[in-house]
Order: sequence, then structure tokens, then C-alpha cells
Amino acid sequence: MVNIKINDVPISVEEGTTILEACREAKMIVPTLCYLKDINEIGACRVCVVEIKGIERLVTSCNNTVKEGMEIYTNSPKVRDARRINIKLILSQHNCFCPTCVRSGNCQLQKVANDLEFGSGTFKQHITEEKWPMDFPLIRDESKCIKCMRCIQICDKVQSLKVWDIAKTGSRTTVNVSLGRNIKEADCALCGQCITHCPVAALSGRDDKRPVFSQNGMLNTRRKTTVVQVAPAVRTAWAEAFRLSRKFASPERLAGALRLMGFDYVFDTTYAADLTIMEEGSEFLERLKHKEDYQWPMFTSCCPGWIRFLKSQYPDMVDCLSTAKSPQQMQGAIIKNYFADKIHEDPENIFSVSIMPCIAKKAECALPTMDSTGTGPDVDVVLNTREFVDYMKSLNIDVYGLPEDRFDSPCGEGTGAAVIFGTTGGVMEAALRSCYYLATGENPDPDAFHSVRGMDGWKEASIDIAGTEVKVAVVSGLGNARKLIEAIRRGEVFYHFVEVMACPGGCVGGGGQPIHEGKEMAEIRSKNLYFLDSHNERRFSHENPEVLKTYEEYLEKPLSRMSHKLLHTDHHA
Ligand code: HC1
Ligand code: SF4
Repeated sequence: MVNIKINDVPISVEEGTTILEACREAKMIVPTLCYLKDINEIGACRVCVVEIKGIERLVTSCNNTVKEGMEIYTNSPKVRDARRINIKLILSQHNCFCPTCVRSGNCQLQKVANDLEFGSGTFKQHITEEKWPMDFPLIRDESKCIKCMRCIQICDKVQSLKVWDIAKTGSRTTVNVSLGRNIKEADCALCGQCITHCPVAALSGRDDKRPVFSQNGMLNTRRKTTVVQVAPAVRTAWAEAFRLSRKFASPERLAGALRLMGFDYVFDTTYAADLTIMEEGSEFLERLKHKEDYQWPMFTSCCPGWIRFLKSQYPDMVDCLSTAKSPQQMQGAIIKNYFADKIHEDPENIFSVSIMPCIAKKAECALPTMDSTGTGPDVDVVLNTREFVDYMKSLNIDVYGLPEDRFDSPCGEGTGAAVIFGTTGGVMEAALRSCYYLATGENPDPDAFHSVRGMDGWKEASIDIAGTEVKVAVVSGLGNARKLIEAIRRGEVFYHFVEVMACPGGCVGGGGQPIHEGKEMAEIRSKNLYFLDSHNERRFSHENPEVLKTYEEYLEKPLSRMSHKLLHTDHHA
């Protein structure tokens, strides 16, 4: 242990502890801006400087460790003056038009500057702007970039994709797409992790609210029948912005909010998640029967960020993907075919919106293969959880007065197995529950496959299904996906079935979810999904009555001709 004093209070901390972590242990607040624990500890912004007795120069606390006998001052006048100057320098290159900024009220620069209380004095501003393709789902605004380097590090260290790099030199130093590329050619998976880890609004998701909510938007002009679906992981995150309790923020209250917004039909993507399990589970059992005809493992195919990654990094393994479309796209195809028939509406007269925790879903819905009717996209617009929350706020309603409502039927009911799709391991667990039933005719204990739960980036299990040993793995985060694929290619590991989610922790940690500076929320959100699963009266996808009815009335059976036409794709588009 190392004995030190912080603001004259003695404390002992472990050797190797950074000054910042020691201050946090001692409950002494040191502001930070570029710091991201274990990912970006480079002292670039110099906001975390502290004074050390006997040393003239101030020291950045995030990347210097404690020494025996050190006496640290975290908030001396000298420290506060230095922080003010550092923030003024940053503000001199930052577009400070805050009132209309998407991150206003949730911006770390705004918070640190406010807390420093430095009055009106600022330095002369030099703002640079660049052109950015506004039709890409990831938007960069150079005039807001504070060169903290978090995006560079998260994309490289966590997602193994090096999309960002430092550009230019000296006072013109900035961040941009690496190797001088355009973002569209940079192998960006659209996971959105650089967005959720950006402390300001230099990176954001494309705003697609206008065609839905504006005066000329579909909800107001009512030119078409409007339909909305909501993803599993949204239900555990939307209420964070309103500080609602888990109990109050029920899925039914989310349905109530969507109804209040004016959608004609409100559906739950969990219906299609159950449908996905029927298709993907049956496909897996088929592949197992004809082992030698397939390249192994079979990968899950519901995460579009992961699919973009595989296509750009390991194109020779694209055929390992299950041919099942994602639940979002299955739901879209079912809405514009089966449901359209039911309400006697032409598919081109249905406007289909989805609320998703994911940036890549905005690109997935626009793929040419995701138009099952030949009349336009099965999902017309994807809005992220943040966009949904922003619009909710703009409605100026008392959220405590939100009514609970039922999702519409058919296509609105999901089981507990579908709810856990939103967290790492959930798709695998749901698939195993139903594969076991499909192979043996008996239900397993619904919690039998709990070994694939948890936030570890790479989990594995060996399961006995009807006398066959099935080796499965679950990874989240693209860096982990790369490690797993490299190990498979070197022959070090073998799996039959692998679930991959691009975002650490799965969709609960998605790039379109509410942002909380310095806090990773995936684990907390995930626990809520398991809670909802355990309290659902049905916990097996193959027991979803609406899914069974859809097969009876329309699809016939899993992997039928109709199922293939509407619900499968080869992922080569
Ligand atoms: Fe996901 Fe999925 S779980 S991909 O994370 O398979 O986005 O929530 O909607 O499509 O169901 C996201 C979440 C989501 C799909 C489902
Ligand atoms: Fe990298 Fe993901 Fe950001 Fe794309 S969205 S630049 S892959 S972190």
C-alpha cells in the first residue's frame, strides 16, 4: 500500500493506483473530460490537473500514479485557474451554440465549464467546419470536436476497427476518418460506440424524426396507416431520461407513450424475436443434421453492426451467418405482408417505424434486400431510443400520467425468451431453450442455459441436445468478435453456434441508447431484461401463440417457402 494525503486527509491506496483513482477512492471530486477508464488515460484535455506539494508544475491525475508520501491538492486556486485556462482554450475551438445542440444538458464540456464558474471571459474563437455526408447514419460535426481522442481509442481498443485517427498538426490538430478515407469507405460497423463515448456532440446519430413527427410528417398528415415496433432493449433504457422507476416504466407504459404519439398500431419486436428463434433454431438443427455441407460455426444474424463487420473484415465467412433476417426486418416484412392482408391495406399505404437502441439498424432497413413487397422498405424509418426520448420531451406531457396500454395483436406479443434478446447471451439462451424442445419434444428448465449470461466479453458452454454435444459461444464487442474469429481460424477453438453482438453487453449498451457520461449502463439494463423474462408467463419462443398462429395462417412452418421469401436473406447485399 502507498500512504498519501489528499487535501490534507491521509489515505492508503494500492501501489500503481492513478492519482485520479485515489482521489475517487477518497471521494474527492476531480473533473475529467477526455478520461475513459482503461481506454483513454492520456491527459489530453488537462482538466484533471492537480497540485502536488513540492512540485512546481501541475500534474494530470488520470495518467500519473501515486508515490509514497505524496500530498495532493485537488481544488487549490492554482488548480482551478489552470483548469479554467484549459477549458477556455478548448472553447476557443468549439462551436458553443449550445441551446439547440443535441447534447445540451448532457454534455461533459458544458458541465465542466459551468462548474468552473469562469464568468464571461473567453478567448477568440477559431472554429473549423468540414463537409460530412448527411445521408450516413453516423454524423460528425468538426466544429464541436474537442480532440479528446475517445472515439479513436474506443473504435480501436474495444471494436478493433481504427476508423478514426488524428489529422493535421499543431494548432490545427483534429480527429478525422483514418487514412484520409471518406466515412462510407472506412469499414465503420455503425455500432455507435464512438457516439455514446463522445463527451460532446462531435459525433451523433442521424436525426430521422422529421418524416415521422414534423408538421408534414406521417403522424400529422396521416397519408398512410402508421405502425411502430419497439425493440427489446429500448424498454429497459427509455425511462432513464425521466428518472422513472423500473416498476413504473413498464413495457405497457412504453406502448402507452407510443399510442399517445399517434401511431395507429403499436407492436413489440419481441414477437419477431420469437419468430426469429423458430427460423434460426430450425436452421441450426438442419445444419447439425447435414454437418459436412456447412462451414462452421453458425453465427447469429440479428445484429447489423456485426454483419457489417463480418462482411468487411472476414468476407469469406459470410456464409456462416444464419440466413434469418433480424427481428426488426422480420417484423417489417410480416407487417407489410401478413398484417397488411389482415387489415386489407396495400403495403405501400403502410408507414412502418421502429424504435431501436442501435445506429446500424438505420442502415439495415435501407438495404435493397429488405423490401419484401417490391413497394419500398419493409421498415421505412428507424428511430433510436434517444430520438424517441427527445420527442417525448418535446410533447411536454407529464410522464407520471402516462397510461399503460396493450401492444396490438397479432404481431405484438413476445415471450421472456424474446425480451432477453436485448442483452449479450440472450439470443443464444432463447435459441437453446427452443432448440432443445424442437429436438427432444420436451421443454428444458427455462433457466437451464444460464451459463451464457453475464457481461463477460467471450463466454462459452457445452450443451447436450438429444444426445449431441453442442458447443456454443457468445461474444459482445467487435474486438472480442475478432479474437474469437482469429482463434477459430487458427484452429484453437471450435464451436457449432456463436452469438455475436457488436456492442459491449449487447443491445442494452447500443449506440442509440441514452448517454450517461462515465457510466456503462449495459449491466444494469440487462438485469431488468432478465427480471422481465423471469416474470413473463411464457418463456419459450415456441409457445408464443401469435407466432404459432402466424405459421398456421400464413407461413405454414419454419423454413417453408413463404418463410424463406419473407424472413431470410443471404447477407450478400
Ligand atoms: Fe436488438 Fe434485435 S435484440 S438486434 O440488440 O435481435 O437493435 O433490443 O431489436 O432486430 O428483437 C437492437 C435490441 C433488436 C433485432 C431483436
Ligand atoms: Fe468505430 Fe463503431 Fe464509431 Fe464506426 S460507429 S467509427 S465502428 S466506434
